[in-house]
Amino acid sequence: MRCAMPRGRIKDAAAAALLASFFLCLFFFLSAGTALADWTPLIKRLVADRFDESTVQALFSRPEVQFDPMIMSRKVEALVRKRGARPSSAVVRRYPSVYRTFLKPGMIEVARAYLRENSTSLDEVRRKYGVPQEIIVSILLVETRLGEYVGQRFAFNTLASMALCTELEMIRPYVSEEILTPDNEDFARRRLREKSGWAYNELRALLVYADRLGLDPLRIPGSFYGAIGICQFMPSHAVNFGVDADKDGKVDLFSRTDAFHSIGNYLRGHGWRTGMSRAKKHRVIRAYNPSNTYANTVLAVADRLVLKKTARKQPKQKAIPINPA
Ligand SMILES: [Ca+2]
Repeated sequence: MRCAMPRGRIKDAAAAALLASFFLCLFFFLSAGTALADWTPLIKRLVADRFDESTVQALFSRPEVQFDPMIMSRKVEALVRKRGARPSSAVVRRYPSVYRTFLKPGMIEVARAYLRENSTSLDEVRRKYGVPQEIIVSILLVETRLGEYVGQRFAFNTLASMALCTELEMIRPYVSEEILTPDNEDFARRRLREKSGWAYNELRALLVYADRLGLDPLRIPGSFYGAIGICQFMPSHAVNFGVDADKDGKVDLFSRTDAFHSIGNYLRGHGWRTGMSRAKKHRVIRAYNPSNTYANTVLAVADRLVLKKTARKQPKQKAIPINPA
């Protein structure tokens, strides 16, 4: 059955089609190559936020700057999927999940050797912030395998790409069809805008962090979502919680001593206290990474490191004679 569409709705439909065409053109324009990406909205925003215009223009005109719509599309997909699959808290309590890889004996041995190697510096963190050595090492193990994997992307490109994606239409061609159902679209649009705003703030912090360290902001490696350093801090955390522990005048999250103290400072700043309950520890670790599996794993690895240390310290039992006289 055909229905007559009111004139106002025809206008709305035409406007929507025009808007979709505009964003589709923009998409092709952006995906045609890095040199063609239109960074103007981002540049204007940074300049309005008092970043030096010529510096920002020069930065975005460099060939290393690349727009990658896949980062935001993956984030939106993950958020939509998470929305549709929320296990009950009872299930979470009954089956606490962990990343089993990090609990393998070989992995624990490597972490224990790392703890021993850095015990002086880690002990300073314990005394200053009240955070046990095992927790610091456990976080580093889960985040970057003790500094081995700090990300294969450049944090600038990641954050700038996400910040540029302010409209769902910019990533629509990259999102799986089953994700953007009529039920999910408004949610996806809202979360994308939130994440775009979040990425913009992190991009600003990255520029501040790079400036303080005298680093090229385009050459700082980061995770898929822009976390940096061996402790994988978001740039805003690096600016707000980073500690120059080795007193070289710079907060370098790729250096062990600064990273150890920065983790201690962050956890302390988010409520870590000596002697707190396991449930409270779990809550503070979730402030580092909002995942139950993550917090469970960090605590489980730390438990094993403590057990190993305790077992090593215990004196050998005297052998009991088989046939006592
Ligand atoms: Ca330093």
